[in-house]
Amino acid sequence: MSAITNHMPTAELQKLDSAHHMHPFTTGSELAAKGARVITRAKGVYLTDSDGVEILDAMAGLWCVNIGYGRDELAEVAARQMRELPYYNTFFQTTHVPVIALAQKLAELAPGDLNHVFFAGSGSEANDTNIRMVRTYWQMKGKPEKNILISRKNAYHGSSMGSGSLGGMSGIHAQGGLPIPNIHHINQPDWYSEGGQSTPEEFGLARAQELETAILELGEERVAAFIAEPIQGAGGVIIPPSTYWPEIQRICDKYDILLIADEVICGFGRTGNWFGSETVGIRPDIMTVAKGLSSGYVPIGGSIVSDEIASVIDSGEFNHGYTYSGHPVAAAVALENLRILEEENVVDHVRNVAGPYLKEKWESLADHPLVGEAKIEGMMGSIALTPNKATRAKFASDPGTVGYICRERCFANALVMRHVGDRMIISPPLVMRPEEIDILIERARLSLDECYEKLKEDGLLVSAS
Ligand code: PXG
Repeated sequence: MSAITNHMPTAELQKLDSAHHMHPFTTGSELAAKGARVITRAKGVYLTDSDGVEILDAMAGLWCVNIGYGRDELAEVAARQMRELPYYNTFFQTTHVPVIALAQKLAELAPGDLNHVFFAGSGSEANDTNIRMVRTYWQMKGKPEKNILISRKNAYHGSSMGSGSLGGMSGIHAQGGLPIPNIHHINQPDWYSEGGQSTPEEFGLARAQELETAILELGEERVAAFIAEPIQGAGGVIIPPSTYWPEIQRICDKYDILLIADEVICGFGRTGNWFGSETVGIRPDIMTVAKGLSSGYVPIGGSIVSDEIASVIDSGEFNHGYTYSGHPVAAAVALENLRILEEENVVDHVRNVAGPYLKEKWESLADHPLVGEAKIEGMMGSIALTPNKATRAKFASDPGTVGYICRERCFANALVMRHVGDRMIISPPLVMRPEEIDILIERARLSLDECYEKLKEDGLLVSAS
């Protein structure tokens, strides 16, 4: 058989793809009928597909390509590291230079006393580490019964057995026997969808207090940790009311519950600080990182933990680790990515240039007849689509029907904007320039207009009763 290359006709690539490749979170038979979009190259904030169409990527891949595509420096570092030491492990009392340097750098960048890193290959793996690490921590402190982790409905922490259990997505729990025991979920702080007549501030406080209620019900001596994304990403970019996080921090402190901030999306500049925890003002004991750590160029994740946790865990043997924990090529590439983020002041760019500019433009979409709310923090934003702005009504159609129509219009207009149910979300590369933001907004507005017309035509502009 001839080699499969970028130059093959799209239909042929699609056929081969559906013959042998199983896609994550996809109905394979539907995709086989439609054909996957084949991406062949990317540069800056643009993707190119196999038909030569240039698409503005307002999702930074899957929330990860923080420095944008096509940075040769990362390719060069990877090639150099592969030549010098392509692989060695960090088990059995060995180490290597890239992992030493990356751990040191992360300790420097992470807030407070988060000075120790346990590496993984992904965010899911890192959250699996966290489950075992916090339970082991309490066990080693003589409290083995303190082993329940509290998380939130509609959270996303990965899709492995452990991380999928931590997450609060019913579709994931429905397959494969999840959740594992001793994971408990409370409600999310989604004021727009669930806040009813309360003010956002009242609602944020009430949702945070559900943590205290859960701790009291389960027993303080049973609860090991609370885990949450500073701002929920995959759940629909849900920015909590300002009252939420201070109350969560108070409760974790009061009951001696470890706080795990899942920074897989929020980390490395996305919210205008190095970490989302700084943006929302919390002091986590553990941070999960992945994605933006390497800007997605290579797979790598990790758990950054406090001096206290490391000192307890390191006092015994932690029977945990992955073949690729601290992989030298991934570590070298991540380090180079962090150098670029730092030397090119990318976090400042988000905070002072791109973030404020995008916020003004994004929030202006709230005047559109389909948009009930347009919210953004740094470079992660969402808009809630609604048939009735005044009442924040949901659509009568199945959740996601309208969002999918809007997403398809975006694709047709050369814009990658995701939908989560009937919310549209963006998470563009952090290096996006104002003129590229203008194009994003122009295409988003055009897609909303076209979606609105289509809903009218199809009789879908109807509120759920
Ligand atoms: N935590 C958070 C907060 C995430 O967003 C993970 C953990 C898991 O990371 P890995 O590297 O194992 O995928 C994630 C991943 C989506 C989508 O549809 C989001 C993620 C992954 C895939 C799809 O928005 N986030």
